[in-house]
Amino acid sequence: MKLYGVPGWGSAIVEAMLAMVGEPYDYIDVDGFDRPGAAQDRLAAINPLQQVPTLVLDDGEVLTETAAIALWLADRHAGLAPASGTAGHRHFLRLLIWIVANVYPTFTYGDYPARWAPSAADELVAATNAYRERLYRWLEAQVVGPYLLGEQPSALDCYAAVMIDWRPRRAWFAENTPRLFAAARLMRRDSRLATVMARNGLAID
Ligand SMILES: N[C@@H](CCC(=O)N[C@@H](CS)C(=O)NCC(=O)O)C(=O)O
Repeated sequence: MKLYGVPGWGSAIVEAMLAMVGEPYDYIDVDGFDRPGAAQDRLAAINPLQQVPTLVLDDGEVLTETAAIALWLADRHAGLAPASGTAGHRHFLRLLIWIVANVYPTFTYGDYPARWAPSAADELVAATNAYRERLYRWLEAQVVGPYLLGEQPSALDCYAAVMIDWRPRRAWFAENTPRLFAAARLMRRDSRLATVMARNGLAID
């Protein structure tokens, strides 16, 4: 399969999942796709939303959305989610959808404020930043430790491992959501993810 991505962006979340389960893939760097140009044209041809990650399966089918990719991979491989039918699995589903339905949109709108509120861009950034912090404080209360769901890492930890470098950034996570931050750093240290962490510039410390 082919993964369209940008180092350090949401594609890194899917790269971490793929590395956890050992699925091989070709990586296509579309850095700069959020501006008009060749990279944008390339991505727009397969994903009308022009977002990464965008995965193209071996038969040409396009699969987008980190949560859809996580669930598809979890169906194919053990180790990305608790066993289906358990309370742990329901909690996993809740948090997975919660992240993409609540946290991710704060970036969709806050990263491109002029697109959505050209005359109130600063207000939109401030509001989405504040809301995101509120969301992360709630997520902190859900962390079991050492990983998000407990003793075993899951796809949720792949989100955390990448997202601690995004706003509100590492120092904020360290101070305000220490359990989430610790889980993310633990995931980064997973030897299966070493290549992905290096390629995406995600520090292991
Ligand atoms: N709901 C999507 C969100 C993907 C997303 O927003 N990706 C960001 C990069 S981290 C992006 O491509 N942003 C560009 C844009 O929204 O124009 C998912 O979970 O995969």
